[in-house]
Amino acid sequence: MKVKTLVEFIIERQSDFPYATGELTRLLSDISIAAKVVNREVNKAGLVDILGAEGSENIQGEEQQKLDVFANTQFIEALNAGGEVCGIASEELDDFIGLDGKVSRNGKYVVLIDPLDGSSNIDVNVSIGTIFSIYRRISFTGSATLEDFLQKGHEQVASGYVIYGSSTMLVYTTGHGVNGFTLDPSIGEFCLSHANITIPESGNIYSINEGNYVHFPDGVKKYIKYCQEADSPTNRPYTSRYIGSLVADFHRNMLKGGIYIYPETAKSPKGKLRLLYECNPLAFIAEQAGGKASNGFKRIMEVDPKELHQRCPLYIGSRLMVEDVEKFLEASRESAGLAQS
Ligand code: AHM
Ligand code: MG
Repeated sequence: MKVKTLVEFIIERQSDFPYATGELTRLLSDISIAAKVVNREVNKAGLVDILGAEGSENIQGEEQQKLDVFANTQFIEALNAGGEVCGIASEELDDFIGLDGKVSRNGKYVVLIDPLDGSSNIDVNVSIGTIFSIYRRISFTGSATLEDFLQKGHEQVASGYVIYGSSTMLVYTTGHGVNGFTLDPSIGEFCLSHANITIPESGNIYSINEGNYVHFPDGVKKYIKYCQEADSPTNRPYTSRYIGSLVADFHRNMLKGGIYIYPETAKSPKGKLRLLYECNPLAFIAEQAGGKASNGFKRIMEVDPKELHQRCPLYIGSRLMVEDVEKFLEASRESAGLAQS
């Protein structure tokens, strides 16, 4: 059987956009190339101690970089060279980068990226990921402005992630379903392996850092207890699975059915995850796959961003499970007399 590569697939899908000029296709292709370079480095991360850790020099006399810094540089360079984007915002950088090269300043798009997510797992050979989000600019010309990045999630043109796991996959959506591509290292290409991914409407996996239990909102505590109760008609108790890499936890739950939760906690009153780099792009994928993403009150993609690094609680995955936890949250708000409209 002939395999379909990512680039073949996105060119074929260009017709989903009636006035497409090929820029989005090139942009996605640029991201996939940078992802391959990052993948190569992630795969030899264990050799860093042998070959020299950060602060030391490699054989060409260049300083060795930490993987997250390396990934950040790779994606920014690829996007900068491509010329389709007029600005990039990265979880690794305090401020966005406006691109004002001859071609870039007329780029139609801006990209927001978490170049290597799952920082606690980077050095210990556990799956990590890259998450990206693409918007059409709203400024007219020149390099990007802050308002280009502070758009609601439902304005995304495309989003996706790369998971560097037991195999490396790129999963993306342009608002016409979700498709997944597995990197075949022998030919160096992402090949279509998971066409039209759909999230089961319910499942039996819940993913949350239970170590923070005492700091969770009451509704989340009650939902966790619900997940742990025995009830065969609803297949409970559910299974608890938490890798601590959002992409990996989300990806597993999307394929098997489940919910990922990172609520507000006493330590992180607005949640830990970033609305623009983590929550919105995965929310777009979740919805396109038939799932749901909420901040506990409303749809993630309706949240109005006020700043680049804004944090946001996240409840994401199988639709019925997200609705269940929302009911627990609502009930506990009501009983505390804090019901919000
Ligand atoms: P990071 O951007 O610093 O890597 O943080 C995001 C990560 C997610 O991948 C993961 O789901 C979560 O943080 C884990 O946090 P915790 O260790 O608090 O459970
Ligand atoms: Mg992150």
